[in-house]
Amino acid sequence: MRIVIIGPGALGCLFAARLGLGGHHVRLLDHTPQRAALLAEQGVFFEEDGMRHHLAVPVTADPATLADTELLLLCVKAYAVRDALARVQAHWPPDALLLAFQNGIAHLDPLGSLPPSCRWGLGITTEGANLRAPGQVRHGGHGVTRLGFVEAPGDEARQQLVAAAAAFQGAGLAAEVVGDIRQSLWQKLLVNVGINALTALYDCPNGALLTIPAARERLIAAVEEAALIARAQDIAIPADPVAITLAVCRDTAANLSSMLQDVRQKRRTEITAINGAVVAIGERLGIPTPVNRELTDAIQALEQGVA
Ligand code: KPL
Repeated sequence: MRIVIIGPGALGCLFAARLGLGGHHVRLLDHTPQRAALLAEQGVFFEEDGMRHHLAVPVTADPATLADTELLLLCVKAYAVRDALARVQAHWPPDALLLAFQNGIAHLDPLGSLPPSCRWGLGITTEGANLRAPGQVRHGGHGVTRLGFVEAPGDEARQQLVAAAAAFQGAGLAAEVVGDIRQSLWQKLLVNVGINALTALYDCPNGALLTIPAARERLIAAVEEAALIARAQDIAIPADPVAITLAVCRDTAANLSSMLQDVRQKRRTEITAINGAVVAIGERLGIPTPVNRELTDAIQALEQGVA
């Protein structure tokens, strides 16, 4: 399959490495010409289960080279989706399928504004990927990737999704096609709502939220608020999302959440796509979400260096 991965971050490089090793024709598209040149020269270094691999992957910053692509994997941060789509839209290969892999739910708006000729779906993954340096990625834990559409797809799109899942599976990445991707999206969102901001605020690994009483209390309250918002929109979520979030804290106890990593590296976070998105929907529905608002404000203050 001819695949272009947009965004050479941790997940983009993991997919490039696995799908490249799986025999697919993979290219990376970056928005920064300097980094694209560096990655094109050095390739992707991939570490998994104690083994190191090196792959030469074509990397470009020119979206005009998308022409003959069958599958686009959008792996940029949530806040970069709008710009990334604007760059690729004019070069969208006819009949190509784009799958968007972002945390949170903020990417649904820019994706929903695409013209009908641009075919897209969502990917939700629990694969762990850590970027050590540009183009140097470690597979931090095997997970599952769920692929699906928000709107009922046509036959051709459905077949493309099945082919994409098969490409993932053939490349050693567990993948499945799901009927209601919004359900998977919200399940992941609820976990991120409970863990990401709090680990960044307490500057601690995921597991520590279980042992700091005030953090645990805020985690429970934030997830319960978000669950109310999901149910108010008739989104099917698990019966006990708090228990699931606490279990993720246990299972990923030593992991540093993506938001903690962003805060430590002084990078912009995905807070508006996670807790901030819950607050925004709550406002629209008239449902108060004070804990999510407080977490959003606190992370935004950290981002601006005032906390
Ligand atoms: O998805 C995650 C993240 O860090 O963004 C969790 C599940 C919280 C794991 O760290």
